[in-house]
Amino acid sequence: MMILHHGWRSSASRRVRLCLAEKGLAYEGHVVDMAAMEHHSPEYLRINPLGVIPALIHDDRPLHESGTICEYLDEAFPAPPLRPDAPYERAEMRNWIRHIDGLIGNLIIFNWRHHLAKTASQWSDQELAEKLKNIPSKERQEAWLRAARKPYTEEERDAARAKLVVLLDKMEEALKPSGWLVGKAYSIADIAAAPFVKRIDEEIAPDEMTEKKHPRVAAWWTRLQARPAYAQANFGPFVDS
Ligand SMILES: N[C@@H](CCC(=O)N[C@@H](CS)C(=O)NCC(=O)O)C(=O)O
Repeated sequence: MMILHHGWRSSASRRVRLCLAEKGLAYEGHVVDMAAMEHHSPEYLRINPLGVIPALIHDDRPLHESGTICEYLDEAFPAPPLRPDAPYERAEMRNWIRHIDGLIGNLIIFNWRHHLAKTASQWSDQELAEKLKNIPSKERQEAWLRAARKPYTEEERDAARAKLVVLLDKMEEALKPSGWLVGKAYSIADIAAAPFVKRIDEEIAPDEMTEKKHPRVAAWWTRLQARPAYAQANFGPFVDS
């Protein structure tokens, strides 16, 4: 049985859950408590040395990076295929994944101000310093510091939103021929974009997801959400009502 260490609201985890659901693969889910910094514990760092979620364990071997995990799953469990056959289109798919991965910092600016910032702002300076020491990357140390003490400004949020809207622009252009991002069929590129588009649609820039602004992306999103795997992957609402 595969084990997935994940978070319900984590976009990278949602990506892997969607891929597992598309493949019809059963797994045991372990929810990682990010507010408790469980992902920076020595036990978790042995599974994912980057100290982020998700991580997949298959045949007793751990694997990190959601894009890598999805490609691994497609190789280990080829049916149904989630990658194009042609090498050029496969390369295009990887570039989509790489581009989307590079945008995660812009999502963090919106995502962490909800649940995580609430908890982190209550830590004492000493508690905060202790927690920061366990975070493997400088970039994420900074993100936690910002969550705890220096909320992102409106200007920073506007800049992050603009970069995420550029993702929609790029998608709009790419969706022209087939209705999916790469080649003729749904692929891991679409799976990678889905959690980002979910957050853009529900909070970050819903006005950009209209028929008027990004008609192909809007239609793509409707099509993607209609897939049975989407419901199984349980993206849920990000912010509790
Ligand atoms: N490139 C990584 C990004 C993983 C990532 O940033 N995960 C976030 C949740 S979506 C996380 O663990 N954040 C907690 C932290 O940085 O402390 C992947 O795709 O797996």
